[in-house]
Amino acid sequence: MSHLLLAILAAMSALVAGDCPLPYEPLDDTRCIFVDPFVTYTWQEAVDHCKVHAGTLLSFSDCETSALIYDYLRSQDATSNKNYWIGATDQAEEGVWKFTDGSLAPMGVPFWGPAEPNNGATYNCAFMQHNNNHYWYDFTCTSKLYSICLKDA
Ligand SMILES: [Ca+2]
Repeated sequence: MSHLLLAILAAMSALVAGDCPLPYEPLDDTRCIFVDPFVTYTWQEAVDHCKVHAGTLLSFSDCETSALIYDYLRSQDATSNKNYWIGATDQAEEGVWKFTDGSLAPMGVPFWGPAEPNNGATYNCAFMQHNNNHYWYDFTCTSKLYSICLKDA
């Protein structure tokens, strides 16, 4: 094979690996991320907003994704100083935090802030608090915060 053909194939595979439709950008090889630091939503509005964009309100249970999200948010001033909803809620059963797909959300460190969640039956939705290393805190679901959507690449 010619060097030119190899170069074209390499470029094509790079395009496929980073195949995230706007407004998404690549988060890693398999996932796309859409951070909107300009418009705020209630928790349910954020869930719906991500669905409209063929994605899911940010949900994760592993430290690798946590670090990727942290680095992504901290890479730009516009995104680093905002509070974003997490797709976790205990609206259905107080104290049982589930993601929008029905799976159980992780509890404790390194996801939640110290002693979080701790505000009982009036605080039923989770967000990442920017001035506390983006750790998760419970909050009133009708508050208006920013959104992060994920979708498969
Ligand atoms: Ca609660």
